[in-house]
Amino acid sequence: MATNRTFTMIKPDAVENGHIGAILEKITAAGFKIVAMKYTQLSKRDAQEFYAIHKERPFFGELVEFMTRGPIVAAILEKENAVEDFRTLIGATNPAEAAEGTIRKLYASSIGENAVHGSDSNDNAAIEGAFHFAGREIF
Ligand code: RTP
Ligand code: MG
Repeated sequence: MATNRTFTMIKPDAVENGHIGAILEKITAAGFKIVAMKYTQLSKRDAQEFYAIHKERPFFGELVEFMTRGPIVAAILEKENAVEDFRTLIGATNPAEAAEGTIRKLYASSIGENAVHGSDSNDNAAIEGAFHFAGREIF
C-alpha cells in the first residue's frame, strides 16, 4: 500500500451507537478519500492476529472480546500524510484525554471502547490494509 494511505476501523461501540455516518462524514470532510471499505465482523482469531502486538498486555482479552462483539466498518483511506493526520483526527487513545473536536472526544466512551482505530505507522497501515482487503477491493 502506498505511504499516503492509512487503515481504519469504526469499532463495535461506535457502530452500536449509530455513529457510522457521522464518523465517515468527519473523515471525508477532513480530506481523506475512501479507497476501500467493508462492513464486517472480526472472528476471535482475526482480532487476536490483528492486535497480536498487544497479546502480553493485561487488557488483551477484553480488547479481543470488544472487537469481536459486533460488526465493524474497515476502510483504507488516502491523503497526503495519512497516518499522522488520521491519528490527529481521531485523538488520544483515552477519549478523556482526546482534543476537542476529535472523533474519540465526540464518539468514544472509554479507553477500551474508543470508537475508531488508526494505523500507527506506514508499515502497519500496509500490513493492516492487506489483512482486511484483497487487491481487487482497493481502488
Ligand atoms: P488503535 O490501535 O485501536 O488505533 O488504538 P491506539 O493506537 O490509540 O492504542 P493502542 O495502544 O494501539 O491500543 C489498542 C487498543 O486497545 C484498547 N486499549 N485498552 N483498557 C486499556 O487500558 C486499554 N488500552 C488500550 C483500546 O481499544 C485501544 O484502542
Ligand atoms: Mg494502536
